[in-house]
Amino acid sequence: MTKTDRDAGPYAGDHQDKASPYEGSAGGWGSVRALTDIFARTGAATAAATVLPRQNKTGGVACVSCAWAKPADSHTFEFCENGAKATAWEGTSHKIDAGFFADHSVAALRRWSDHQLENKGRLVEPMAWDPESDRYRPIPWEQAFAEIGAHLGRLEPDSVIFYTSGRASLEASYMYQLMARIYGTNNLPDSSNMCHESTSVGLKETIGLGVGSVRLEDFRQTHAIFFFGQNVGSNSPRMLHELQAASERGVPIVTFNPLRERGLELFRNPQRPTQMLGAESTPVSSHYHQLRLGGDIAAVTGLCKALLQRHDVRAGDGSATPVLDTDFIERHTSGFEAFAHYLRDTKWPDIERHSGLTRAALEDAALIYEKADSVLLVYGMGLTQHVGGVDNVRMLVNLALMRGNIGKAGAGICPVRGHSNVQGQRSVGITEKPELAPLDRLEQLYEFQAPRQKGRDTVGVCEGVIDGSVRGFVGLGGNFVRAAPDTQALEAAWPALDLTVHITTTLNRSHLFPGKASYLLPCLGRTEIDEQRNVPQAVSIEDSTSCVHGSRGRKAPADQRLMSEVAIIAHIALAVGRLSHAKVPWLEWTQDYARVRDAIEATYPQRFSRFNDRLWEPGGFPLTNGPRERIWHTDSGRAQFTVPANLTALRPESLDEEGVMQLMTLRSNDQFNTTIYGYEDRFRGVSGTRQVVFMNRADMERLGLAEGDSVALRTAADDGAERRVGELKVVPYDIPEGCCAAYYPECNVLLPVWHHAHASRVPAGKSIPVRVVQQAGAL
Ligand SMILES: Nc1nc2c(c(=O)[nH]1)N[C@H]1C(S)=C(S)[C@@H](COP(=O)(O)OP(=O)(O)OC[C@H]3O[C@@H](n4cnc5c(=O)[nH]c(N)nc54)[C@H](O)[C@@H]3O)O[C@H]1N2
Ligand SMILES: Nc1nc2c(c(=O)[nH]1)N[C@H]1C(S)=C(S)[C@@H](COP(=O)(O)OP(=O)(O)OC[C@H]3O[C@@H](n4cnc5c(=O)[nH]c(N)nc54)[C@H](O)[C@@H]3O)O[C@H]1N2
Ligand SMILES: [Mo]
Repeated sequence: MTKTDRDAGPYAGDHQDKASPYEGSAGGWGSVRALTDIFARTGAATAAATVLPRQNKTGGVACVSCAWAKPADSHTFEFCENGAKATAWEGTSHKIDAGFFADHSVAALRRWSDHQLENKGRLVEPMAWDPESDRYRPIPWEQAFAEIGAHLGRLEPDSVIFYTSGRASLEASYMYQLMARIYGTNNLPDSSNMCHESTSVGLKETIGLGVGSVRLEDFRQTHAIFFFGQNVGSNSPRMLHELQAASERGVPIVTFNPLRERGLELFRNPQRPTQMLGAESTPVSSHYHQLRLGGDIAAVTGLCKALLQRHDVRAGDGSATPVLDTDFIERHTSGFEAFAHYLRDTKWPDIERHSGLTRAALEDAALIYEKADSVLLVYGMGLTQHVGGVDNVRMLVNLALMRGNIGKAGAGICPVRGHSNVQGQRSVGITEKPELAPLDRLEQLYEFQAPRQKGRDTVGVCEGVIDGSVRGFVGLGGNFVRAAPDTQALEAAWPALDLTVHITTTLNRSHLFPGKASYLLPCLGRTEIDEQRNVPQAVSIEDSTSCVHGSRGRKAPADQRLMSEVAIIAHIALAVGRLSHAKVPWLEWTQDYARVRDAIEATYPQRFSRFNDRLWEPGGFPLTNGPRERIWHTDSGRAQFTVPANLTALRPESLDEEGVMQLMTLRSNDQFNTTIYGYEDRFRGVSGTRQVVFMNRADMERLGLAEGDSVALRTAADDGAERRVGELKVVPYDIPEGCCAAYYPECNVLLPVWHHAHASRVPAGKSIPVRVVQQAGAL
């Protein structure tokens, strides 16, 4: 048996584990070695040769990994280690055939790890679950569609969920939301509900648009970059090119992160021979502030307070250049007085306590901010996945507004999105919030009555599956059961569903909790040639900077039996009798995806004007963005200052409980969400296992723990549920006292459904209150 075939169990890692600090930089030879390894393991040489040279280039394939912008003037290789891994994973030569499912019952497969399941390769034919034998069996496409159509016909529309993971194209996503709405529900949760929903809520309310205001060119013009809770080296490595260039121009990069992340410290550019051969690498952050977990509201309050204090002093001196951009504040914002009042009222000792940073450090950072004519504020999950996630985002807006750092060159707010088209899906109507969808327009175009009641978000789906009110689940990609909170409760409740349908490329754990009727519908990946009636089709995606790119698959499909996502959605829609009254040309759309883009343009005439003509614009074509032009579509018509509810983004009552630590769930450099490529977290020096918990040495000492000890974590909650993850090896780490870190998705077992951000309801995966339990006999 090979190392990866070993039946290690769903929550276990692999053997040969070791942990030691990583002294290298991000990028460099480490990343080249990691790639050679994964291409060998997956047998994806063809994918490497056909796809990678065209990845993220005009006319080529938009990477299936992260959503970072794709420049017009691309590098020779416009991909990173992780983008190449994602391509290799999709381009694997391994396939799962019917024989595999005949050999393994679903119950048996539940003992496999995430890595083992996906590592088996691509699903190639539609499968239906047979309850008697507990096995998936092949089923002809037409029969699968007919059966799914019949099941959907029997279910109450509002009891069915249409989930989307952020990879599906604009074309597939548009058709999917339309199908759900004609069917009769706004139950359209997406991965964004677990991710940047705090952004969508926080930015919409304060600057009038739920996405960032920054474009790639701003990185070339900026005078300072402030970086909060985003791990660029692992999660959006192509962005390191912009950071490297900025760093070399002497632009300060000021980072706030409880962990010292390698990719935020040093970068060795694999595309620069001098860096690859020499010892040279570029420092990324010029200043690194290791703040307390959940300490950003306090830290940014400190920055703003320092700015205001200096402003007041200068005003008192009669000095000519004010610290704040008073003209901008007057003309473009509202709520400044209340915010200034809040800043004056908030005391430095409280700021220091909650941020874990000194007043002096915050004043220094404020000075850098003040001296820069334009500043970019970049952030990720370290802000959004907290109970106070929306307040975190609002605080960054406050900071930006104080010096007019939105809507001018080199400035703006930059949420770094996750999945490659997660931002775009919202732009074409994937949302559970009816007020954000163009319902009137859809009704006009397709002659049906759109549902008006609010749909379920991710947390709402979990609640509904657990209480039995959700009866059916259709997933366009993703691994919902694994990515969502409260794994055990969800896994226990899931099989009671009447229908589960997964449109997917590989086998994952969500597929192993079949509803009473359950189907796996295997689809083409974006890197593959998608021919309809012998004509190759293109799809499109929107990146983190609101630019839309065409994407054309380059590699022969993994199997001739695969259907495209667009075709699968059309066939499901056609199979549900209830949808037939609406006037939708489902089949025509399937034959020519340009017609879907016409329909998107007809739905959003301004946003997507001349969509097909602009599909291949180098660098992508930008969608309209109000805040970039200082147009604020908010209630007041102005950008809004806001006052946070608390100084901490954590659940305040869990802070002072004796023995409670705050757990942040993290990604390694060797995974894409629940897809675990391997067990090497090179940057954090962990190898061969994911069963670890990173802890501060002082906490270890207090708990009487030594390096390598085995512990369990238990959620500190008194709701009667026992949530526990065991056999975690203690790794001493440079992490602030009182908090610890472990990997997602293994630790989602510990995350209660109700522990989520206010307003956005993003599961608060960055601050789970836990207790450390020693495991008897395991030391
Ligand atoms: N290789 C790879 N790339 C990916 C993904 C992947 O899994 N693998 N996932 C994709 C997806 S869907 C997403 S959403 C993005 C996620 O990318 P990120 O936004 O980088 O998310 P995380 O890896 O969860 O890490 C968040 C960072 O926040 C820090 N942090 C935690 N708590 C706090 C806090 O309270 N304050 C501050 N300031 N920082 C904090 C952590 O130390 C960590 O460095 O990446 C995308 N790209
Ligand atoms: N505790 C904790 N929980 C978290 C997070 C965290 O940081 N901590 N992060 C959250 C975040 S940011 C996100 S975005 C979610 C991710 O949640 P999801 O988006 O649901 O999960 P993924 O792991 O990205 O989905 C991977 C699966 O997508 C399928 N897939 C891959 N490519 C394709 C394709 O081209 N088409 C189709 N149809 N299917 C495909 C494969 O089956 C693969 O197994 O998880 C969230 N959960
Ligand atoms: Mo995400």
